[in-house]
Amino acid sequence: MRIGITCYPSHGGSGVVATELGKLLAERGHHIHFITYDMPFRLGNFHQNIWYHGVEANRYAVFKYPPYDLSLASRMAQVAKTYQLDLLHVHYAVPHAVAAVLAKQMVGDHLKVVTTLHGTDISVLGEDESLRDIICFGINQSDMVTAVSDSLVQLTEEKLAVNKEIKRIYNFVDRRVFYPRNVSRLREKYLQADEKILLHISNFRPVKRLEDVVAIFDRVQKEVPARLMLVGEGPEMTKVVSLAEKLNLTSKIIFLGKQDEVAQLISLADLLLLPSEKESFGLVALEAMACGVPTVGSNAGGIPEVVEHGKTGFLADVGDVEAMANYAIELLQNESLYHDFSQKGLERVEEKFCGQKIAAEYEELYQQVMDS
Ligand code: GMT
Repeated sequence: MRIGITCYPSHGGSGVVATELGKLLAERGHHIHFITYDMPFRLGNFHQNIWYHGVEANRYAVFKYPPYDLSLASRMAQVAKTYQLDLLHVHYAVPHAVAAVLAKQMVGDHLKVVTTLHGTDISVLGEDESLRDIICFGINQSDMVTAVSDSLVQLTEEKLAVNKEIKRIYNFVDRRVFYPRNVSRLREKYLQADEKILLHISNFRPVKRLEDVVAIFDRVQKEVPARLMLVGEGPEMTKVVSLAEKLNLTSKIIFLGKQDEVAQLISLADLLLLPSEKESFGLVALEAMACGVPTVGSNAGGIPEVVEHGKTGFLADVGDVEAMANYAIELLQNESLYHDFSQKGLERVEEKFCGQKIAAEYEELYQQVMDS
């Protein structure tokens, strides 16, 4: 098939999933055309069967806001015509679903639109009066709609007047990249032999509850020699820095900023912390699980569909840092429990979240939409 993919190309789960899916589909013989404002950061080097088409927003002085959404729709239509695309698969409802629907109107009904909802497009933007109706329109006008967890399907149906069936297709991980790596050399650079690493990776937005990450770490390091590794950047960084200073933890925190290649860093860790307030899936918990690293976090949104409480990680209510810290301590102090969680996590990835399985689910969905 000839498929156009639009996503946010910067760091963030939806862009990662869209890019990795495109790469897998290209390997499986499909022609994949990324239509985005920048090269997706996980795209890497040249791939056979992958094209990249940039989108430029016109910045004419009369515009207070450059009309990016229209430029995107127009570019989608242009690429669809030139390369005779069968469908546009857009990730994240705003503005991608609406732009794709417009492109379809420009090109003709034979161009199908598949929209994948990722989380904050519904849980945050779906609450915004100025966007709710147009998000709903984009969903209802798509030929097929998917969401990355049952929890997100349910939330979308509760929040928006959608008249489309939303199919759940889980996110996935490429196990050729995410697997337990031997990183003992790298560990020596960061740690004393008896120290454990607690890891948090995110965009440091308020929903990630960074202060909880520090509060959990504070409790854990009083019982177990440990360091906290923070990967990512964002609006909550200043709060993290001041809380770390207040708790006298700065020397125990390793700030790594934004990183493109996280598989190696995840393998360095003993535990992932994900105490988010909202999380439709929690891709990083899946990536950690594939590296044999259990997660301790919140039971928000789709996290329990990824991390099985008491089997591959531990979950507690949002904000219950005491419980999360106790769980973390329990796991770090009990070697056989840790090994069991780690092993069960690897099996769970293989069974439910491996890339080839999920790529096949998308292919089946594309076929259905083409036949409809
Ligand atoms: O986590 C973020 O804030 C980024 C956001 C995105 O759209 O890139 O992530 C959402 O999509 C990811 C991929 O499907 C999910 O794993 C995340 O759980 C989801 N984030 C939220 O729901 C907060």
